[in-house]
Amino acid sequence: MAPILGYWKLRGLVEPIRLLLAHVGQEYEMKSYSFGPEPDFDRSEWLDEKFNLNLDFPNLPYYIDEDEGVKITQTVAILRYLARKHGLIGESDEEIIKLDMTEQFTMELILSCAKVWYTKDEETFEQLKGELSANLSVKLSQLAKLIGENQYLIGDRVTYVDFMLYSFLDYIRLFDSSIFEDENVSTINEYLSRIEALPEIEKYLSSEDFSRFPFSGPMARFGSSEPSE
Ligand SMILES: N[C@@H](CCC(=O)N[C@@H](CS)C(=O)NCC(=O)O)C(=O)O
Repeated sequence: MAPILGYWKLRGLVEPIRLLLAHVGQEYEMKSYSFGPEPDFDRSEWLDEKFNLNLDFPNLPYYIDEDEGVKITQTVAILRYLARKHGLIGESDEEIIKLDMTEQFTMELILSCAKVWYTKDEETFEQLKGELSANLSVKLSQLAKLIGENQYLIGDRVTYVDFMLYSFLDYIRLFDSSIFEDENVSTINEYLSRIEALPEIEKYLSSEDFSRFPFSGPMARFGSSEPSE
């Protein structure tokens, strides 16, 4: 039986996992849960199952592989498991340290965005979004320096952290593309294009399984649908 990957019907935290699975060509079944309509955005489609899946820490995303006797939640734990299985991890201490640091940096980056994208009212969102863009510019310059001349994060070999970075940087690019126009971050644009050009990733990105939006839940101020000009 193919492993099951569960998440809301949006890119959110599940996208790096889907990219990794696409890259290695691993079959899986996507189990997507939908929110109810506004204003309540009822979550019962998920909540009705949440505590019946025998997960230690019930959450979304989850990854269940009955054949391997594996049930995992926590995005990074799922990614690390799949990366170990498919050889997409660091080998030397230097590589592992770089990946560990960037993994945490990337999670912090997306959480700082989510805090703003999920603000309750439009006024607060408008106040915070400029500040967020300024912070993201600083973070992206740091990242551009780290990537430097490398093809991927640790050199010429792709790892799970590249898929985390690709997904979350893509959401940020959709939020404020002007950040990516800065000369300081030009290596990031090339880096993103390089990941998009990986054969299996290119196939996935042009398939029916992929859509740039939504990457946030329907209650979010940004990312739940394509912004109208
Ligand atoms: N630390 C967890 C956070 C997971 C999380 O916050 N999941 C959200 C969607 S992004 C959710 O709706 N979880 C379902 C729940 O809380 O029941 C991870 O990295 O996977």
